[in-house]
Amino acid sequence: MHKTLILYATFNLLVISKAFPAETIQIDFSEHDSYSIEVAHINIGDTIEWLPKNEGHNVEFLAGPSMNELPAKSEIDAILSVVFTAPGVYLYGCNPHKNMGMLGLIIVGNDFHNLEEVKNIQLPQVAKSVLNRLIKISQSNY
Ligand SMILES: [Cu+2]
Repeated sequence: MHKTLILYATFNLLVISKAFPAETIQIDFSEHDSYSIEVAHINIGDTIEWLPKNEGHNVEFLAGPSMNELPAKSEIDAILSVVFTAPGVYLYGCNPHKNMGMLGLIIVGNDFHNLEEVKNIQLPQVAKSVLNRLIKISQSNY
């Protein structure tokens, strides 16, 4: 939760200084089958790097504005690095644990144009309630 708040603070700074260089944001696979940052607001051109700090997880994109440009699901316990060039909402999850709610959202360029598509992703009820919580967080003031 602390990391999320720090990221939000960083984002506000980015909005203020327009010529800020592209950033790399690191998200860990963490204990209790979760990602260390569940909702990440980033700028176009920023990189997200997922780090296998806890074993048995990966990243698979479930929805996004440019699905054909996104990598296939990553190997379990592998590092994944993705540069986000298309604005919009991205939903990803961990293969073994996504149905239990190991999900993450990335909002690129504060753009929610494809939010309905993300909301309509088929998921079991537990995961759906996690997704709804993440969407609420993504839309709250930061
Ligand atoms: Cu997992």
